[in-house]
Amino acid sequence: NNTFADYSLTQEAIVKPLINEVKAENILATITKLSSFKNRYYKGEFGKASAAFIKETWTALVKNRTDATVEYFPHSAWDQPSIILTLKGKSDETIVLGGHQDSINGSFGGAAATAPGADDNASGISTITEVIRILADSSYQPEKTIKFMAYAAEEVGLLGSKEIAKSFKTKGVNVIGVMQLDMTNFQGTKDLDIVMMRDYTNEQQNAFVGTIIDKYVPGIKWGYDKCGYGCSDHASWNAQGYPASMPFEARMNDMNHNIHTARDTLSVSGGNASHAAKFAKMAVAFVVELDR
Ligand code: LEU
Repeated sequence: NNTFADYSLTQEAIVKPLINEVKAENILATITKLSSFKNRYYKGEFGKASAAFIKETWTALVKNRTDATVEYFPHSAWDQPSIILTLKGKSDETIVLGGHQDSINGSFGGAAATAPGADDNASGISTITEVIRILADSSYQPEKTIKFMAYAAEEVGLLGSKEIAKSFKTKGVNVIGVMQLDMTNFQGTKDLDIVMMRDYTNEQQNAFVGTIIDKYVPGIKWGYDKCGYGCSDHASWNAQGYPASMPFEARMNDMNHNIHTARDTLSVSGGNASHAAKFAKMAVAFVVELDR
């Protein structure tokens, strides 16, 4: 259990103006670009090119910050690197907001198949990108160290995040909280906006995220469900003993069933990013409230 984090909500004066900066159009624009690659498969030219695009996009967003670095985390067994953006704070206590960048076509597989992955998981990466933009553009100076991650090779067994979480554990990095955003833009459950997965996550931190949604994303209904397996990169952090949460777009049964096909396009989510914008608001508040 996480004995380091303070789960009280104390940063309303900072959080509210930042949340007001969330713009669904920005998330939409990033989803559009990411899903225009033929695929973002962990092997092959498109997965490398899309990784380069994410690194360039994130680098441009923090160009005026002296406290920011954007780096590849290379993986020896495949070409696509993970990407880590660090906002260095005063302490080494670390907060992670991540999602996977790769996409896959489950039937045809491989580096030549069409896999736009607009929801899985261009939506999560684009949500994270909007959080980066807002924090970078603001005068916000983190107390702790905040790391934004775009993991490689999730679709083939959480491979990228496994290597990162293991390396952080080996180095003794004091990660106090992890949020995973994997599929944020398809509202499959009509009466719920955000569904937190109970398995492979930290119960106390999940409850904290719930209080954040109630306070900062008004009108949003949230609930709990289970993946039933380590369904995304939060499981890699959980396996190393770090507290992780996985707020998801819908109940498992109601999720976007076009994922892992050529049909995972933006139009399935209504051609807008209004659902993902709710997750961006929640994630901004999560980062700032954990940071102070
Ligand atoms: N996006 C995940 C994957 O393809 C599945 C989802 C249920 C979290 O691995």
